[in-house]
Amino acid sequence: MASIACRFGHKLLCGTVQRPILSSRMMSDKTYNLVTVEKVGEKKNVGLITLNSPRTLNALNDAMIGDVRSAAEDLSEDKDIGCVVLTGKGKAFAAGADIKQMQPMTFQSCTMSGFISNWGQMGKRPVIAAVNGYALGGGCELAMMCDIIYASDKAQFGQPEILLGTIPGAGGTQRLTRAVGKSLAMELVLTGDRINAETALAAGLVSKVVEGDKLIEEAIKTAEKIANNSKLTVAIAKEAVDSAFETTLAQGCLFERKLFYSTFATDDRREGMGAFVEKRKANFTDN
Ligand code: CO8
Repeated sequence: MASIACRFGHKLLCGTVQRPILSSRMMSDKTYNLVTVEKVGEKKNVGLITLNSPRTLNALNDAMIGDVRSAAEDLSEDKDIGCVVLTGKGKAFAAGADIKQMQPMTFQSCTMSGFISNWGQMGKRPVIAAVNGYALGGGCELAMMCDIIYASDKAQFGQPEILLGTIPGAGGTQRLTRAVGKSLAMELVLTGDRINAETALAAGLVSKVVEGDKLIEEAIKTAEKIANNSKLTVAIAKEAVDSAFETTLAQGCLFERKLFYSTFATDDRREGMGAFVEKRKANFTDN
């Protein structure tokens, strides 16, 4: 992979993450304007992307999403990196699409430019959204594009587009409904109300709520567990789970079985089961 510039003050991150877990590396020839990227974790096998426009509550525009996308893709190309954590700097994960950018837009300009159509590419590695504060509108949608969502106890989720005279446009009506069911999704989308982290947990939108200053640390710990597994098997497992959103139960189970069979063609399946039988730790090679 092209190496990635670390433009984030290490000191700042150390304020929220315990030092032994987070170690940043200065990487040389790639810079991003609106996100910062670091390799973190004991083995530096986790990529940490931080939305870095706290003054606007990390409002999402094409440039910001372009940076997220490039960073996620670049991290996916890095053989060291097995998982990515995405978070926001300041009091928001992301307070939505940039309303000031959208305000002059028209139906014609949205249509002709394909507005938002290229949002949502998050690279090949699993991504954990560590939602540190507001995740509203496009911010909530961005979190839901990730594979796992952890929330700080200060997080708030919502799809307030209705209050702006519009509706979610980056998957909110679809992913939120699949995550929390029709009634709550409909309520959030039609009222613009927000829910807090505990409600999001109870509804199944997030899988863990963590005390604010421990959030990144906790997300990195989980990301390290994923990154320590075979990247090949992780990719196959992720594809199997993702297919649950796209297909019927019977087709999904069939697809899963075929993927399961495919793992028997891999070195890592041989190594994993061999290590268990020989009572030793598996040494995966991603083959
Ligand atoms: N866009 C642009 N600027 C924003 C946004 C936003 N979404 N949210 C906050 N800001 C700016 C504010 O304008 C303000 O800037 P300035 O100081 O220059 O006036 C700065 O961030 C701080 O915001 P506030 O002063 O409002 O901070 P508060 O703590 O008082 O309030 C809130 C925080 C409640 C989060 C409030 O800022 C708010 O309601 N923001 C808008 C939330 C919203 O409506 N989000 C949905 C946007 S529409 C959308 O996302 C459509 C999705 C379509 C697809 C997107 C694909 C990803």
